[in-house]
Amino acid sequence: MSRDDDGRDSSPRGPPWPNRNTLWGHAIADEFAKAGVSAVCIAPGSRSTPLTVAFADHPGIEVYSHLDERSAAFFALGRAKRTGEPTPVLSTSGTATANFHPAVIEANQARVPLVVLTADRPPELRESGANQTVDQVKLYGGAVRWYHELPEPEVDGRKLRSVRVAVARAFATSRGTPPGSVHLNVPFEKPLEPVSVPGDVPDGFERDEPLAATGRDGPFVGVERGRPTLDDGSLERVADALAVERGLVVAGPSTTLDADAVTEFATATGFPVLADPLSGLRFDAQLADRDVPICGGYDSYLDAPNWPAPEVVVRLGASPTSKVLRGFLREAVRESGTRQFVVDPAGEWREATFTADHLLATDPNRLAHDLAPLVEATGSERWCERFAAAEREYWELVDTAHDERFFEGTVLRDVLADAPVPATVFVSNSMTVRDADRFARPRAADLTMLGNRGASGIDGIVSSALGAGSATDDPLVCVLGDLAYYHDMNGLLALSRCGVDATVVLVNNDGGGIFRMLPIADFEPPFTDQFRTPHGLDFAPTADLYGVEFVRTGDRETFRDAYRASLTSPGTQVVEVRFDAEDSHRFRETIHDRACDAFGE
Ligand SMILES: Cc1ncc(C[n+]2csc(CCOP(=O)(O)OP(=O)(O)O)c2C)c(N)n1
Ligand SMILES: [Mg+2]
Repeated sequence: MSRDDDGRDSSPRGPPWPNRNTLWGHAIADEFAKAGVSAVCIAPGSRSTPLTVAFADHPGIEVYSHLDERSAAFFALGRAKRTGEPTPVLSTSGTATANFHPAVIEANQARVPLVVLTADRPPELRESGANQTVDQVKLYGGAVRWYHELPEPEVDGRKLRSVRVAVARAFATSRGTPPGSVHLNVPFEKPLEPVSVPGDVPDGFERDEPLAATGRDGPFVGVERGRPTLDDGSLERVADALAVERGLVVAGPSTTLDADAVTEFATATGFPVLADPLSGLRFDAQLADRDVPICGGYDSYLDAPNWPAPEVVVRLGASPTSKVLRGFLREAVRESGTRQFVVDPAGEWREATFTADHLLATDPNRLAHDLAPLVEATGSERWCERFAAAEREYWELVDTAHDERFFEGTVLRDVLADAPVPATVFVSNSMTVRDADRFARPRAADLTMLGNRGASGIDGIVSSALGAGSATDDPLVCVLGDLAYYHDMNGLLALSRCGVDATVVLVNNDGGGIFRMLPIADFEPPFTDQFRTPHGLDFAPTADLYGVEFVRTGDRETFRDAYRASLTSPGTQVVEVRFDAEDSHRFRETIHDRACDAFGE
């Protein structure tokens, strides 16, 4: 028997339970496991001890230990993006909880299930000057789908059942329609450790309250959830509205679009599919067998003068990355009366150009499947061929350009073209995802491409990518800019602590290259010091710090060699490529102008 500082016995965890906090923590961990959770992310701290001990003790739960809460939450987000299932993330009380906030926002807006557990002091210590005590009640405001504070631990059957119900509900709500963030605040009084408190949990508790103490065989509350569908009359009306010659399916960022269902529908109508790089449709093992054009070059040719407007657009997923595409859809509605159907399973109004005339509050995959037999193949062959021809011409033009000059866009082209199959490729925001949109050609390959487009932050990219990588055996590639890398260097610790290998492609243009695209670039000062923010940092030492290889490359050949070598090497390599942002920016414009000239004729 061992003893703690106060001389109390700290014998192994129950049952019989040494104290109420141990019992409470066990019920929470047990209920998450029964709901289907197999991993949690935990950052160290004292107040969360009963939960940390319970999760670490649970044979069905793997613990990913993180030293920094912001990285922990983004790691959990990345895992959930890859698996579709929440990985709960736990912190102690105080400012630790606020470090979850960016990931909570991103998960909620990107519709990724995330359950955050924040340990707290008991309510009477709020506003009392007690140490490490902050107002955690509804801390994340409107950025969660559900907030709930658990009762203070008590050896009471009804309260314990309410805790099991709350866990089941948190899990189910995070996976709801739409999925998102959920916050459980969990107050604990001392002792926090599994020390014996004689009489705290009576010996007969298990026998008297079996449902509360040990729960059920499976989840305490099983949740069956249906997919929202349209009735037959609505389907007929939509099908009638789609009987046009020039229609488009626009697939925005999504981790849930079913490429088979969507292309089956597009084929039935004869509408080309404009596939965002994060839609799950641009890199698709069956791409070569699709009977409609799956397009990725739209950012360029839709900007050409006189590109004809569609009569109808069906929009699936989130708002597309391409500004040109969003602008094209807006102007088509304003100038040509294009009808725009936005499909959203949650019935949310995710359309910021305010030009859509119809919201279809239904599951997009189910809609595609249900509409396919109802629609007529009215899409004109000329219209489809126009897109198919533009795609052929655009990718040829771009390939020639990449051979002519190595610029930031070439990196995204090569990363996706050379990625092994299967692979998970996580791309950062800023120019990285935009270059993927413009320069990564649709490919018949089983690639899972992910990014944080919910709130488009450049924080937490490394951690999100490593979280996604932790969920599969696929090779993992993370492509990001230098500021995004700087933002989440802490996240690199998960490589060793969480056993993830990656190829990190660091596009280093010494600052925020994206700002060159904005009118502020003409205002000097403050452009360089306050926007572009060149930092001159040498990132090579980060590799030493985190025990990975750092490979600096300068031209396309050395980059491609290093990238390919990394994909087949054990461990993690950071492959840095340095660019002059101005140079890359000008060359993007050159390519865009060439394409507009070619397609304007
Ligand atoms: C957390 C966060 N802070 C600030 C921004 C605003 N922002 C958008 S892009 C960008 C620059 C990103 O630089 P880098 O990662 O090097 O990519 P590059 O622009 O060079 O492609 C900044 C600061 C943001 N999106 N997220
Ligand atoms: Mg940069």
